Amino acid sequence: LPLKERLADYIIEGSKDGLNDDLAEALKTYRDPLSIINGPLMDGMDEVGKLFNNNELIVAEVLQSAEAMKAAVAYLEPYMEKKADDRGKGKILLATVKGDVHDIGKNLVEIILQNNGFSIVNLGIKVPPNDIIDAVEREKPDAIGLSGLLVKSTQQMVLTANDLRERGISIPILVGGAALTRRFTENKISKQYEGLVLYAKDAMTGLELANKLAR
Ligand code: B1M
Repeated sequence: LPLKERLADYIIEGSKDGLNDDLAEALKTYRDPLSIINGPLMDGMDEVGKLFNNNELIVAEVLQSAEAMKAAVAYLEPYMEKKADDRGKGKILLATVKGDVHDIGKNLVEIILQNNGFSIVNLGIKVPPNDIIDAVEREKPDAIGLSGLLVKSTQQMVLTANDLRERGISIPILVGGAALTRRFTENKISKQYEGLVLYAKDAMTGLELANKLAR
């Protein structure tokens, strides 16, 4: 198989055998590590999503795929461009919202923001609004990043924004995740919040928006 298809296959099969060798080869031909992630590896993940949707994969198999994706991102991380070695652009809290365990996208956002001068406090997965509020009071971040992939997580973001506002918090919120849209963000989440709510369709957009906020 050509390299591109082999890379997607590691994710689809949930296999790591030979993965590092093929990633090393990909680093020579692709523009940068992120285009390997956004290209063949994400193609593999999309296929996993489709197979899962059609009941052709079970959760345990999708978990293997997620492990392969995480291993690939960990391998590529040291090769990613690092723009600043200080953490001077500001502090951002990151959380996958309550009820949602998906964290690969959030962790990718963490790596990219960290490599570009932001200091990150990653609160993990299934984070209830109260834990976010406590962390805001403790860490005094410049912004909050919420991630969630399930349709119900979009609604959870509305509830989270509402709880934050009730506690008088109004720092910018960055939201992302596959089930979310700009429209939903503007019509539903923003309406529950005093401060800015910005929608990022992918991790690079998240960085662009964070950079704008830091200016
Ligand atoms: Co789940 N899952 N999953 N899953 N899973 C989806 C999301 C699903 C679309 C698959 C499907 O049916 N086609 C579907 C959601 C249906 C829906 O609500 N519409 C689904 C389901 C149903 C479920 C369960 C309910 C299955 C079950 O138990 N029956 C269950 C939910 C558990 C829960 O959360 N309570 C579940 C579980 C799992 C696993 C644990 C097996 C595993 C996750 C492992 C992990 O993350 N540690 C998993 C996986 C891997 C997926 C798919 C296949 C891949 C997700 C992924 O990692 N993509 C997914 C289908 C799909 O997306 N194609 C699916 C790669 C990642 C890099 O992309 O996270 O989208 P993504 O992040 C992107 C952007 O969205 C954006 O930037 C990233 C990169 O550019 N972004 C941000 C994300 N967050 C951001 C935050 C930002 C900015 C940008 O700023 C703060």
